[in-house]
Amino acid sequence: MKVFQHVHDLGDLATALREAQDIKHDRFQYQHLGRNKTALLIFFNNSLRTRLSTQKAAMNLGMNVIVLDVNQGAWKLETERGVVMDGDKSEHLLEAIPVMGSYCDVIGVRSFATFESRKDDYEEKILNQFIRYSGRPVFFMESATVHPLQAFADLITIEEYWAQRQPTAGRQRPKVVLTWAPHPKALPQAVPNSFAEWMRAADVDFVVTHPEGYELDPKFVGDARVEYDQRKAFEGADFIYAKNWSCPGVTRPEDYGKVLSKDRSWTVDAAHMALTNNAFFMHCLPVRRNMIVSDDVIEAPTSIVIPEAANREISAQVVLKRMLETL
Ligand code: AN0
Ligand code: CP
Repeated sequence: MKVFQHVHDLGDLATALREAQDIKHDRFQYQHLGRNKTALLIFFNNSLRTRLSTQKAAMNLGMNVIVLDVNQGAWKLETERGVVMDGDKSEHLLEAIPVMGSYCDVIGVRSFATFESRKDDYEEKILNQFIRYSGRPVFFMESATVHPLQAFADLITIEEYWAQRQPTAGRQRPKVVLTWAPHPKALPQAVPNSFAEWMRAADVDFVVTHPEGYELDPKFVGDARVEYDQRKAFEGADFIYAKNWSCPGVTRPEDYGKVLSKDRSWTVDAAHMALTNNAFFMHCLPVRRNMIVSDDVIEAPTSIVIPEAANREISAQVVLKRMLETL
């Protein structure tokens, strides 16, 4: 695997999910693959889970790991070609990327949407330069539009917890609901975009609910069912996946990246969960309590946010293993 960005990069999803369980069963069985290989993890933005789980996954595979927080200690990088660099940026991405590539075998990059230009964000201007100029396999650790390591971990988690419920549920497929929830600041669409993309590829009954104006890009949400009435969407759900996102600018491009609503009636609380089929609660974390989800819901036995985060190690390890196998 040379690029990990979309669900189709994994090929057959059932095979990838089996590989995840094989790794989870014994996460140190592929140590030989990573011997004398180096993973470089580049962060343009903050991270707790991605930083730790990806390092752990690389170490499980016997790899060496280098982590760089670009904005702390490295030179400030110019990303636009053709500018006269007489400001505060000392180095251009066009030199920095091949230099970074020369010190490693695989590169992971986190670079969030800047919301300055919908076109630049949705064309993945930064990550595509890493793919083009690093000379290395590149995996996305949350880019402007996608967070595939998260969505893969989410799918692994849904499969595991549905296996507990399915025998008595009398249904083959779980109902999975992605719900928008309020947040004080403008957040990217990467997590819901990837979640929608991956759920459409998985064997689940998928519903998205959000206030009007928050329609996700059709590239990711496709023809998934959208239900504007959150309560109706929650009825009979087996999994509730909460996330805030800012305006994707699909219907009104001028609103791209804006906070259109802070309506706390969308906060997932016990009354919301009572509408579901005793659903499991999921969130990628970090989460703002009592904005996105109430204390009691996130602390309930049906909250699976911690095992969900733990599965980030597994999703990262499948991806790194696939990259090592094709070096
Ligand atoms: C980020 C986001 O919403 O994309 C990272 C989530 C994994 N969240 C924040 O910036 C709070
Ligand atoms: N879920 C997730 O990617 O968390 P971090 O931003 O802490 O890496």
